[in-house]
Amino acid sequence: MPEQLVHPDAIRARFAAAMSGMYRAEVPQYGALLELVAQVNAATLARDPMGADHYRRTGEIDRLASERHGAIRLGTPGELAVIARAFAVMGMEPVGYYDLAPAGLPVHSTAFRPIDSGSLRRSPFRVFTSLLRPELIADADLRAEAMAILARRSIVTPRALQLIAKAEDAGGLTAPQAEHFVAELLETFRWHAEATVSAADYRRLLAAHRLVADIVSFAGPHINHLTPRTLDIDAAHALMPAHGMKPKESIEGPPSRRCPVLLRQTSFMALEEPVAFPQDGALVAGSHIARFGEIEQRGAALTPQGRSRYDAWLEADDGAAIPGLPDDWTQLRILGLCYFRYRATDQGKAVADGGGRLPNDPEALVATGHATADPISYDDFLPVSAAGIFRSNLAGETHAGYSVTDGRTSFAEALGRDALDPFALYDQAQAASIAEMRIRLRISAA
Ligand code: OOG
Ligand code: NI
Repeated sequence: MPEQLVHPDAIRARFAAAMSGMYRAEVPQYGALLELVAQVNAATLARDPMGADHYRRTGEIDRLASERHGAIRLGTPGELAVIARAFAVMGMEPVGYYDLAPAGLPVHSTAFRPIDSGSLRRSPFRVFTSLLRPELIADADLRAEAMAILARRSIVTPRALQLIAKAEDAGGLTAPQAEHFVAELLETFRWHAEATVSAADYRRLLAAHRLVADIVSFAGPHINHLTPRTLDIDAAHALMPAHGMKPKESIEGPPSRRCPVLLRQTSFMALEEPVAFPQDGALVAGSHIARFGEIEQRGAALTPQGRSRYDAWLEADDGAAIPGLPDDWTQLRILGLCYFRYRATDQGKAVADGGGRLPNDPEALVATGHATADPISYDDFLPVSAAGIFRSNLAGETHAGYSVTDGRTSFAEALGRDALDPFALYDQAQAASIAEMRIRLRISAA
């Protein structure tokens, strides 16, 4: 990369900080949430020095303070395409496909995020991005109107579009361009206190689905939450009321474990905020419920075998423990249920540098202290949990599941590519760490 261009990781870090600042200014409760999480994290690290050691060794302690994900909801395939280009400037790629229709939500989603471990460490910012499925608006007239309204808006500023094109041509942005880009792209995700539809149309859209109203009634896809990462979600959830937040009923995801896996999430309920609706050249006061705050605790990424045990537990929905998923890192590793990052230890390096021969098998190297293995953090989302987070923030509205055909193909068409497979990314990260460890230990691959 030519020297004058800024690394995408640096642009993403700046953008994440700018988004956090904007959301904090717009939603003061989000600031309170950040303070709560910072307190809980400090207390957890002080109480559990082993845990602190783990986060230090994996480098995750560096990303903790900046750890955020956010979420947006888009209206059209064209909007998804332009957002994908904007996120690509910041090194974020679409990972995973989440179909939320079976849970009664008229959207499907992906997560834009950095994919290599160095980039994740420098700035783990990700955006859960949903796209409206208009075919799920039952009323054909309303559906046509909604699509016409969406067709008229353009969610990225002309200047941001120019800078995206520039980045694509030149392979990146210079520092002043990057600064400009961050400021311009921020506009896309800002809250609009004025709707673009009349109060009557808003009510019709609301009747179709609260998400439809949220997506269609405004000039752009306001960020609807940002999520800091906590090290103890049970403590943070319990402390929410004392910090002035009304938590959702329960924590989504796997149970609390000594060896945390996947992702546990909770949120405070969405706020009712004043919104003005245009009416005969004037404005009519009203309100809209969309924005909330979420916290997450991330654990280890599961392999497909591990994940199927979690999914079976979810399905059965009984019992505190997940059958077949031992609460022990060594067992999880030996059984191939979690992904791990391997590293040569000083002991291993000394043997290798002294001309000693070491076994090829990673497990044998760990057992003899020549290598360590740390679980790889799960950086993606969970469809059932995501549906729970959505639902808790729809002002109590519930819908039966939509029965529709798989939207994966139409989603990929809008994106212009397939979303990446999360399992493949974790598998590559594990394999790369093993290869690097073998080189360091002078083991020629068998
Ligand atoms: C997205 C809800 C899902 C998560 O963390 O699983 C989500 C939304 O409300 O737009 O953010
Ligand atoms: Ni979220």
